[in-house]
Amino acid sequence: MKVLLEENSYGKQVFSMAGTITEKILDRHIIEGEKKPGAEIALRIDNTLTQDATGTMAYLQFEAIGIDRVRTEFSVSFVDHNMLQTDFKNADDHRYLQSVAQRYGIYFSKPGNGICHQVFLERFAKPGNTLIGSDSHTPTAGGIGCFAMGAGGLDVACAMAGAPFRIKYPKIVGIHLTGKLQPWVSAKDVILEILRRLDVKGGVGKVLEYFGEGVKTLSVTDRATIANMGTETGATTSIFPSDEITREFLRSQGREDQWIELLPDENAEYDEIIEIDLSAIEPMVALPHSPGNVVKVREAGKIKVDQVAIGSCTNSSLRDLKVVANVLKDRTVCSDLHVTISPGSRQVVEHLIESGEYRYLVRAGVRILENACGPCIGMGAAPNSGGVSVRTFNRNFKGRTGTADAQVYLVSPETAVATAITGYLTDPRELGEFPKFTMPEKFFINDNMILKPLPEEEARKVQIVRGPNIAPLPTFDPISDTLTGKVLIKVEDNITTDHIMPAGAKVLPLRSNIPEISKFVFESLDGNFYHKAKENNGGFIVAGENYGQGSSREHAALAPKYLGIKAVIAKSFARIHQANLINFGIVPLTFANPEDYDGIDEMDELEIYIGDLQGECTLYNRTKEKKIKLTHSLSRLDAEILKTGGKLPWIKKTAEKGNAK
Ligand code: MIC
Ligand code: SF4
Repeated sequence: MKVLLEENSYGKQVFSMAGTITEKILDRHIIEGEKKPGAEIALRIDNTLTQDATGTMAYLQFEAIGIDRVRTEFSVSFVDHNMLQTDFKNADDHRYLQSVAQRYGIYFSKPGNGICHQVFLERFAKPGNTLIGSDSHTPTAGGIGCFAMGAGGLDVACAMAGAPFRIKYPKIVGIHLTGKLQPWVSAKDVILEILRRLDVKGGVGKVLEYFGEGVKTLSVTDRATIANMGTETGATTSIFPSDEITREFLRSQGREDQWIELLPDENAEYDEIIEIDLSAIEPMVALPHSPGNVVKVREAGKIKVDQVAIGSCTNSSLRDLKVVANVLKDRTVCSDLHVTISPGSRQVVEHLIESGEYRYLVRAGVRILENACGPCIGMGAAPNSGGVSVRTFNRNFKGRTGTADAQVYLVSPETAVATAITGYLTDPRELGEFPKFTMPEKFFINDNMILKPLPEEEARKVQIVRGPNIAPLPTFDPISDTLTGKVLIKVEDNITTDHIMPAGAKVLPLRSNIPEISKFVFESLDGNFYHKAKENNGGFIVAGENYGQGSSREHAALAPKYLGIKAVIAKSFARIHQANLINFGIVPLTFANPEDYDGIDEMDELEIYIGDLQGECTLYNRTKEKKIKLTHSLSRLDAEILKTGGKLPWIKKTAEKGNAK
């Protein structure tokens, strides 16, 4: 039965069929569109977050929009990715980010304060709010009942300017948790089990909403681990209820006043249900080179390991590092391997120091790195040649560590520490009794590395600092009705944005400089791509399923656009990347018949009639003298944005039209 709840502040009638948490939050934030899976909706966004690697571009875009101050309830800028400061570049970016935050009324979490998602969970995330972040693991805040989505930097810039965020209304998958995890098994094993079932595109177009008695057995940081890595299924987001455990967490962070109860109704209807018995889950591992390539640890065989890396936004909470510390107490890590730990936040570190557990790590022979993404994004601690690295992180794409032939296995902190002791991938249950430890009732609260927004008058006086690494934004022209050019690269299924636009210590510092970073596009797949694109004046990319999975980095659209890429013709696209392609004026087209993928080869000359992008488009392969039918999932607005050459020119044009009236 449809029940009228209220009118939201946009005058839109809010109905609820039978409330899932997702519907309850979306109902209150929807500005436009139908509650029908697949239909485009526009959502009001309460909060935004950025991190430095995507943030510089997002704020350059925000500046280009020309608003005096952010229009969200609050926005936060973090520095946690690009931390090496091997020369002026990162340091310049950090100064720029700090000054831009102060200028526009944004919280600024200084480098060293921690990983964006961990700090956001501890100090900012609010149940019932909507959040978008220029990082694909923004759904971590789903652990506290916040509807949090990854997005391209330009979409975050627009949300900061008060614009709604558009997504396809998701299918709501209820993940029914029963039972209780056994000792040595933890939240990471749960999400790895879900990835085993859904693989890296089973969540596309869906929200993974957790419910059932089993939810009560998981802490907020356990839930955050699960929500974090839900991203790897391709899901729009993941969300947990906000219950008494959430309230307790907020109380322990001195934020109980921000708690609201958010539970699904008894008769909540889900589009699909997945049953997970927590008691039956065993330690799991994702084998190289995909987070979806999951098996039980005990079935993975005897694998000798060179490196163990613990941390990342998936597994760097106090609970996780306490487990590691207490297992390592009075032990030494295996002499054959190297172990690193990157704690999630200063709060985590302060507690480990206070409890004395930090000492267990130091004595055991662990390298403790700074509170940042670090090895997860290839910023240091790259494995040795052909090395085997066991990591508590969320991605094991080939080459992401910085070592092209490294083999990365993704596991829980329990499995990682057991492996660190034995030197082989080890089922932690072999270690005997699970260690005892206690969690603090109240966390140490010290926000002295978070700069608060300045009052308006003061903010207006702030000078924005720009170093030579901050290149101006490139501008792009409207798109014509017919696109011509050569296929510059043909790639397989599940190509990640790490393949398209690598990160790591060499490339990450160039994130604010599109002409420079564009030299690395597709570097790992075709070292000659940049020159090919230049020589041919751009062209096309042909791809398989799930093109652009993984990171939200809009550089994976912006840099190819800069090289003249006109369209990507794929079997299907990952959500955030498709949005980024539209934002930067690259047309995302799909094969009407997927087998036509076989009818195009690299360097074929194509002519594609797109017209006004309403309905089907035709591709004529001049080389093979063959026609192919193409389609797309673009809304009218997407088409309009694309034809104008991308979102920034579209905003400009729309604003000019508005002024002319
Ligand atoms: C990642 O995990 O790949 C990143 C680095 O956090 C990216 C963002 C980026 O590329 O800057 C993400 O997940 O969106
Ligand atoms: Fe940072 Fe890794 Fe998390 Fe990305 S996945 S935000 S690089 S810790």
